[in-house]
Amino acid sequence: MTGKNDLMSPFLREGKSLILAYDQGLEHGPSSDFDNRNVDPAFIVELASRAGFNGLALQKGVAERYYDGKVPLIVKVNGKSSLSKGEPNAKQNCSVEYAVSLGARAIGYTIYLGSLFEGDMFREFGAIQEQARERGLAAIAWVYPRGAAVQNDTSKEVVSYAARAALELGADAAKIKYTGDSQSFAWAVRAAGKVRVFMSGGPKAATDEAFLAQVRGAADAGATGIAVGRNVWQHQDPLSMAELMKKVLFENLQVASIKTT
Ligand code: FBP
Repeated sequence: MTGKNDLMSPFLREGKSLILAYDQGLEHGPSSDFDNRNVDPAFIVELASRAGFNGLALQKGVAERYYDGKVPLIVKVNGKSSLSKGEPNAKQNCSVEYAVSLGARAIGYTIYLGSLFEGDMFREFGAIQEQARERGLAAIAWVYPRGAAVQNDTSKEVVSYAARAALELGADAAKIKYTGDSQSFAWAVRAAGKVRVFMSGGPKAATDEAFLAQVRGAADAGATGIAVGRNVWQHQDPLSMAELMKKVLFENLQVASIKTT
């Protein structure tokens, strides 16, 4: 939905958006992604408001104990651990009603497109999307093609399929992986139609410039924004990294003209 009924409007500034993702404690486990600083959810929640993020994505347990109401909340209502093997499946672990009680303005749900279990996730997301609509919440789909049938989850064909699946399934926004270049990502944005597209951050890039070039490429492709975790909160200076991302996204700055540390 776009226009005055755009359920994503709580997360938008000038039609764009920077979302901080912090569900990796469940998805990857603490030893894979966290250090002594970012293992503390309080650090992340404070960072989200200090850095001026437009949204914060949390699982319900972290939201219950740490969310301070300052940045619009997305409650992830499904998830899985990295200990499970085989075809990926992530079941619902929080009701839409409970997400609302925690202050959510949107629900987040991961769909592993191409998994043997995609049908289960389509059905579950379908029900959740309808409940979200009834309550005036946005439904944001993390659409990650994955499983034995998926050869290359960042190819133009596969990423655009993920974007299109979000449209077909009724999402308000889709969080998808970057294809590697702006032109091919633009096809994914086109395929998503009126669904707002967010580029997913991924593992911390080797250099700031490398990551900011992805942000630039996604913005040039017409994405609404970036939903990022590790590239910000694993950065030695998360505030300045967020500042640079905002300059690229909101001020249309070119990466070459940005001085990084
Ligand atoms: P990152 O920016 O850290 O990649 O976070 C985005 C995100 O979608 C998280 O919300 C989620 O926990 C993680 O990526 C999933 O990563 P993976 O691709 O390993 O499943």
